[in-house]
Amino acid sequence: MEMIGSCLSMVVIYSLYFSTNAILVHKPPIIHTNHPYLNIYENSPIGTSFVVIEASSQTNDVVTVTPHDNATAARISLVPVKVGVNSTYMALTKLIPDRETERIWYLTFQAHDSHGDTLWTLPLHIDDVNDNAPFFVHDHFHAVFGFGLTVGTKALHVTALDVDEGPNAAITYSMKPHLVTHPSSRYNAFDIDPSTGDITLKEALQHGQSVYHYQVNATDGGIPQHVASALVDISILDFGVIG
Ligand SMILES: [Ca+2]
Ligand SMILES: [Ca+2]
Repeated sequence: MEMIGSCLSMVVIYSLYFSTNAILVHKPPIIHTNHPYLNIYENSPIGTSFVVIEASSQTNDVVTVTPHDNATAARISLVPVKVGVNSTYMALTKLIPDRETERIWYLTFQAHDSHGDTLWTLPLHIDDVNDNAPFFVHDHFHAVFGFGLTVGTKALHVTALDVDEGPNAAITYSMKPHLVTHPSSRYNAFDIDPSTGDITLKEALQHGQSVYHYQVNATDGGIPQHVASALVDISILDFGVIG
């Protein structure tokens, strides 16, 4: 019994020694940089600096900072400014960010010294720029009505889309007679709602014109603005006029 008790005591002491030692040894570096997130404009050129990372050792070791995973390594490079017990790295882009492809880069950095690793994940938000023009869902819109179409009737609806964000995707519609190819087109017969794209009859139809040709434009609200165009033909079946 005395022998067993002695062995147990040794095991306890041995375990305590290594537990205490492990606690003392596990002192990973500290990353001092602590942004909850950062922003960068899409299309920023490769090599754009967006954060400086500072890390220090708790055990007087040399600290290095590296991308933690392949996704981070593919998007950024870390340039050492100072490497030592207190290290500083500058993070630069390796890709041109495109908000329409990826809205946020989740970047994870790893500070390392001989006593452990510390990770820091930074969401890098990609801010929009107006790099896409609107586009109409069809190149050519066409509708047919009888002559009895009354003023105020909605004749047609056109839709344009824009894959940007906010004002860069806010579309204003406008419409003008397609005078280049159809110089006889009337200007005021139909009108378009600038915000909805609804085309309505604005004034009473007059005998003698069977098709109204228009060019519709969709203009976004970015700087600079981008414009897309489509064609609108509204045919009027006027059986009251012969020839
Ligand atoms: Ca964009
Ligand atoms: Ca746009």
